[in-house]
Amino acid sequence: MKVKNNIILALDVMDIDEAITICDKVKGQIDTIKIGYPLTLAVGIECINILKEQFNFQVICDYKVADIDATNDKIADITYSNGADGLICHGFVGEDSIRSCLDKANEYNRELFLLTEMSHPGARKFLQPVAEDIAQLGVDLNIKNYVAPATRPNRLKTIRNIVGKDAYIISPGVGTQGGSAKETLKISDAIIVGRSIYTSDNPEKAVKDILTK
Ligand code: OMP
Repeated sequence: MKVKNNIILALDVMDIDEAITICDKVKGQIDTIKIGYPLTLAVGIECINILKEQFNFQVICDYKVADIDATNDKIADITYSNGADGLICHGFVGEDSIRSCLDKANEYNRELFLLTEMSHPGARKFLQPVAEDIAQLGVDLNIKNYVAPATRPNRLKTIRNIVGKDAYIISPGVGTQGGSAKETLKISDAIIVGRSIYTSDNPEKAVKDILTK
């Protein structure tokens, strides 16, 4: 996936008018939006196509899919069939669950992002010990796209070393969670930023500020 300015906006607002207002302000600098449960549950899955049609954005659905294979298959199918360009799935659920998302991504010719280690402090306890195995499983399954944390550059490097230089890594945790855009982009292909942009009085300037820090 090619992402303008290597920055993805995490649009975790819960109102479509607010979402559209923010998108309108950043559309010159950003062409890829990540939406998750906040916007989807508040507005409905049609929010994918609303944003695509109005702004011509690429939309990554962050549904952190983490169920058995049969259920993942349904979640991935409804997400891609509603226009998602990408979908994020969890890796800890194992090979069969990941494979069902990957098969759907291939069927629709869209992207699947495998979440390895998460960015928040709580991830240290359960996810960090298995993150390298998750990344290796992704490689074994021929997965091209990964999510790995901007909050821990050393861990990000370790995951990069496992998935290889040709893999595409997107990293959340820049800004509010403490990660630096510049340091992260030395290792990752794109950063994911939410609150630092969408809570700003001047989202356009916030994007500029993030990219220069
Ligand atoms: P801010 O912390 O507001 O910049 O938002 C970060 C975004 O990335 C949110 O949408 C999170 O749900 C998401 N995220 C993480 O923060 N950490 C992770 O480990 C993974 C994700 C994600 O999968 O996008």
